[in-house]
Amino acid sequence: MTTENTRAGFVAVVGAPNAGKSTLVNELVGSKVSIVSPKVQTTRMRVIGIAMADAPDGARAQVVLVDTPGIFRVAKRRLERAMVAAAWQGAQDADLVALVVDAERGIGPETQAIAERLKETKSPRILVLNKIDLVAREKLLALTADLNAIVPFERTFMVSALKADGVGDLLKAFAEAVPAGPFLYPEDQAADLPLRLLAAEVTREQVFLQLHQELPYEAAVETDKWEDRPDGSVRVEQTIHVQREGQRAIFLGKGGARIKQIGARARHELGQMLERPVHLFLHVKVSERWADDPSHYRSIGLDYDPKSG
Ligand SMILES: Nc1nc2c(ncn2[C@@H]2O[C@H](COP(=O)(O)OP(=O)(O)OP(=O)(O)O)[C@@H](O)[C@H]2O)c(=O)[nH]1
Ligand SMILES: [Mg+2]
Repeated sequence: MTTENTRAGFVAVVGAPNAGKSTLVNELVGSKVSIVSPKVQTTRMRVIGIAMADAPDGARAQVVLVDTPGIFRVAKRRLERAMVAAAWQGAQDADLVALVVDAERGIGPETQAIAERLKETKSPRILVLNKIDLVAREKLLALTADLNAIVPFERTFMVSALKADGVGDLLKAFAEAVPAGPFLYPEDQAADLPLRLLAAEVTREQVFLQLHQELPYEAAVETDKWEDRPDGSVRVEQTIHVQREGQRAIFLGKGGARIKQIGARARHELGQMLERPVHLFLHVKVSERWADDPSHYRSIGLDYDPKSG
């Protein structure tokens, strides 16, 4: 590996819940590193995705994308406050901040508040209008002007993360913007989540996709056991922590049908990501106070704030 003519740096991807940040990060990286669902607050921690690109000046660039939890204004619960804090921390530590806005939704109170606060960040800002597959071009220009009136952005990009439209140009801009320097990760690495945590995220994605109302928000997934077997497969045991007995019943479903379905899809997804057979065993446990247990926060990479009740 040559360290001449290389660039590398962190790009924080911030925005309102459901703006498409994780979809965009996955598309930029070219593989799935962060889970996605139609529900808000899917991402709970900072997730790193690494993209390699050629900068326009001929340099080889490593763009380390930091996917963050959606930032929302009213964070009531301790877990929510920890998520929002993690997102702001991501923005502060980055070489470049990309604000992702759902162009169909426009500037809601969340995006307004984030844009205001971005005035205080020292790193350069890039605006990314996402979901342009859903809106008319004219609307995009007005939206760009309105956002730049709140806080000026160096550049604006219009993309559809879902359709991979405009994402290549955005990656080039990131590659150009990160500072000159040696790579921060091995060139062939795409993510840095430990496998146990990745496996827990894959199951949590299914919880978000298959269950409704408050259930996904009040649940947490932990990988208890990970065993690499001699035949090349892996055996994974996980616990889904729920807060009440009634929730446990819903997770299990009639005759255990729901949990079976969650397990089957998660096993399939994880098998594809790991490129080897997975045996997945899920348990559902009532842990009323998991959201108040500091060890859970550390295990998903969040800070536990004892003062935040
Ligand atoms: N039509 C359309 N949908 C998109 C696009 N990008 C993302 N989505 C959808 O928007 C929803 C939310 O996507 P995520 O990537 O989970 O959004 P997020 O910003 O990471 O959300 P949080 O982690 O909850 O803050 C999913 O249903 C995506 O499929 C896009 O360009 N066009
Ligand atoms: Mg997300």
